[in-house]
Amino acid sequence: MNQPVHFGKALEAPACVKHQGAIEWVASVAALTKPDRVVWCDGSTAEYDPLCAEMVEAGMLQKLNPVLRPNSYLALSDPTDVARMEDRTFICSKYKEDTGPTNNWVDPAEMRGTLNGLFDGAMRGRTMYVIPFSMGPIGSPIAHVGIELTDSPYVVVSMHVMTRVSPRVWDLIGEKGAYVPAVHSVGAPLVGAAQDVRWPCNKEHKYIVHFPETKEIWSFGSGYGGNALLGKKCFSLRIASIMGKEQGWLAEHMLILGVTSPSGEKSYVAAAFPSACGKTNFAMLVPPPSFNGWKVTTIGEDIAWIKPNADGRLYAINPENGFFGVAPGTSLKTNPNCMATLKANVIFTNVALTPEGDVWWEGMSETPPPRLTDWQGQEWTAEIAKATGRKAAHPNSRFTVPAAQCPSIDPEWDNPKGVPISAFLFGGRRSDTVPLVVEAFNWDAGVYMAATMGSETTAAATGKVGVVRRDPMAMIPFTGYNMADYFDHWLRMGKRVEKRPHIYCVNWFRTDDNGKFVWPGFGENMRVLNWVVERTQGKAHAKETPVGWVPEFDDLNWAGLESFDREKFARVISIDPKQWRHELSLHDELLGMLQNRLPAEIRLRREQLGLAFG
Ligand code: TSX
Ligand code: MN
Repeated sequence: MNQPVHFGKALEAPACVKHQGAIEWVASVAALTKPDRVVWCDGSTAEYDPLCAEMVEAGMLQKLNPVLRPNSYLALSDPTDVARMEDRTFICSKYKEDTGPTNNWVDPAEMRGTLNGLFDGAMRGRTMYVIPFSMGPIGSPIAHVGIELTDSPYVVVSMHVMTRVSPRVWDLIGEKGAYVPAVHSVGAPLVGAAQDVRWPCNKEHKYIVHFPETKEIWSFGSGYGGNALLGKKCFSLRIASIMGKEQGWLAEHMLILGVTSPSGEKSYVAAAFPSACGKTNFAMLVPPPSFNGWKVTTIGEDIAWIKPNADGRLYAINPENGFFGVAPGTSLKTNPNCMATLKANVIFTNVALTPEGDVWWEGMSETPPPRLTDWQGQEWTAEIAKATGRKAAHPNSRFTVPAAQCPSIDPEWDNPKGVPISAFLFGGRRSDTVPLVVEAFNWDAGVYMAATMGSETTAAATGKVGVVRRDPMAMIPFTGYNMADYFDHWLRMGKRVEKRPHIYCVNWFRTDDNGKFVWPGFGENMRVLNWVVERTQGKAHAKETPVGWVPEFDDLNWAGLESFDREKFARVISIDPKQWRHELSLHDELLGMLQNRLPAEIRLRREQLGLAFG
């Protein structure tokens, strides 16, 4: 903090920065990391365009064909830096028990020592950018602000898209206001005559570190996604979940969508799904033709911040400003709204390049273009892929694009007040056991359902395929504190709020005896959404089962899907006691791990279910 700073003028903050603490923090990080220059960002196009041009010049970005994909770029990462690293993600609270058994913990003093060593001189030869950003509409009572310091221009332009970068953040924090300090370095100083590389990162050391007590984020060694765009998973989920627990709100891994009926009644639904369940597709759902007059609109597709309002309801915002989505599998068939969003102003990472200067990924079209340059810059053809198994795009390749470009974006998506939530959906990928949709009897039973949700693994990279992994509220990698305390926070939120949203469990993935999906999914999920919103309005019928309320065949609107008969419906909605007895034993594995901190309401609901299935 008191070390001399040797870059003179460059460190002088712009006049709008009145926060002495922030100025001193920036100076202290500069003194530690020793960049050549410090640049204070303002989020403008006048900043974005030259930064992109600079990266193109340096070979870090490729400009795509402006006719086919206007104002868009392709970044190819280091092949070892392609995803979030959960085993390098740390929650450094004072007491280990506060992080719980589902997070990595290191003593904060020890971690600060490690980080001080790693960050010492880490930005040599580079520019340190100071990024003031808001998660959520600037000044919204549900939003919060942060400052990210980074030595990666790719992070700067990505933050422009994914957050609201603006000097107004300085006005908002004034002289003493709160902000989340976040420090990022790719961990690859340029010393002497060292040449920069296309994607600098540190192959030996990677750390994504959160300090709950001081609400700080420090990230070292990776330039990719959630490891580097610190407003996203690090702030909006891990740190925000802690703020939410302390301040009485929820930071959730949820999409938010609006459903408007033909009569103009509008409801908002928030939904949590683990990866590989089609969360982005669901957020941008296109109703089938027979649902003429129904409209689905998108507020967000990854994160929701949800606060109680004076009217007794929960209001949600999407804290993000853009979508950082998985490209493979996205097509005109699976998600036409997303494809339209991607028409211009996109930063693609690790997708394939066509000879015409456009992009391609697996699943974009049935037949790939005849020739491509793959995500590692190598020649790629279908024949080569057949012989080697090489993918054109990395399975975790991404698009970074402004949310406002989405054709289904909700007119209220930027409303600082947020939108009132009528229902929470929790989904998973389950070939059996879990019905298409079930409504919890009450808030506590819904929290149990969400807490015990699981999903079958798909990618071979994650170990065995088809194994159920518990992922409570889809928050396993993102809750910044003890999971048992997180369940307790959800239970307490239910008691705080007068007009609680209904809670549902959904599963689009039941299979038949031949392993084929029974439910058509995609736009047809509108039928489930229709029932859900009518339930919240007290209009739809349901049947009681031991796990909750389920629709009967005649409770859903089948117009336009006459081929889906009563027999097929029975296959997706049935509840098999034998499967459920096994399911409950699997719940015990997770609940057992949380042990002594587990809330009484969760234990009680587990006992009730045990008795129901005898
Ligand atoms: O995104 C999906 N959704 C949600 C859409 C709003 N996917 C893709 C998941 C991988 C990311 C789905 N896949 C969904 C779904 O509802 N359902 C399925 C399973 C499925 C796959 C293919 C078919 C049907 C169901 N094809 C035909 O019926 C022809
Ligand atoms: Mn996510």
